[in-house]
Amino acid sequence: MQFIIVAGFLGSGKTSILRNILSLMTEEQKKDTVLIVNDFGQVGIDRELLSKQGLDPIELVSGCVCCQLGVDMIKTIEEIHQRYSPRMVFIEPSGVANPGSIKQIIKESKTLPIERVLNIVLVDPVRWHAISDIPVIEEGLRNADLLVITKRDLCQTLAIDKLREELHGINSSAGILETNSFEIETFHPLLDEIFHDEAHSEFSCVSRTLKARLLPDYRKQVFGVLQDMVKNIETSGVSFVGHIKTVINDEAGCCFYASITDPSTGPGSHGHLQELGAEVSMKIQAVVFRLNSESLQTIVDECLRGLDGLRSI
Ligand SMILES: Nc1nc2c(ncn2[C@@H]2O[C@H](COP(=O)(O)OP(=O)(O)O)[C@@H](O)[C@H]2O)c(=O)[nH]1
Ligand SMILES: [Mg+2]
Repeated sequence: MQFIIVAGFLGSGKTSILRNILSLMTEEQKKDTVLIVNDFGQVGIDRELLSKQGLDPIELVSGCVCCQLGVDMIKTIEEIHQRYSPRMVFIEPSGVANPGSIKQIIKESKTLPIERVLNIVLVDPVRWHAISDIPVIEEGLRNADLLVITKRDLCQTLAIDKLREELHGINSSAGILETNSFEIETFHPLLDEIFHDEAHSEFSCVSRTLKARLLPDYRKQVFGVLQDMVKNIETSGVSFVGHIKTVINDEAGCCFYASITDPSTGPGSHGHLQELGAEVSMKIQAVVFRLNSESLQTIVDECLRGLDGLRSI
């Protein structure tokens, strides 16, 4: 059995993350998964949200799983094991629980066949400075196996980089990921961590950041690259279902965004660049259904080679 604890302060985005993870899991995976929710006092709210993703969570109410509910939690998990023997158990502890203690309680069980306990702790960047000195928060961060900065859409890159540094100072061994509930692709790295070597959702995701020198007809150039990617995906025998998008920023602060979801309608774009012919920074991300990651990487890199003066950074 694998245990994935999704912890974090009240309102840090635990239920949102679980909903997104569930939405990316296959039906087969969901059949082998149990979800335990322990939300202090909020009877039924998270449960209702999560059950919309096709998995009815088991609720532990009135208390905190790492304190008075510890025994109940283990009893519940042991019962779950006997009845369903699931491969995965996701746990959303109350936002005041210490995830380190939960991991400890599970590991101490003599009867559960434990393969792994992954302790994921979420960090809400918006409220970081208001809560960072609460002792239980710091302890939770120190005990985490993986840290996830949530609500990425609400913060500037500079603030996130600073937060990453602070988090690294508190726990240098945990990896740090970023998610934004409104962009499902941001959950792929997290899914990779959770399911690592297993075949997980059938999506592959490739991201690249590059410097490129774009010609004045950059729009045509970028559209060409996006169309080539789709063409190559389809010639590899997979019909293109997914989203390839790119954003290009020039030194003048202008931004050009282009993306393709449907080969028959072709790419779309908005914005424009001012410094024609100058070096620009370009991010590209391709998320494709039913194409393995290696093939997608090869296709993305080959097509990007067609851009003038391109180099990776
Ligand atoms: N802007 C933004 N809001 C988010 C994001 N993730 C969660 N939220 C909001 O944050 C609030 C708390 O989220 P929830 O998942 O219930 O947190 P929990 O208490 O840790 O389970 C809700 O209003 C969510 O809609 C995100 O990526 N971006
Ligand atoms: Mg919740």
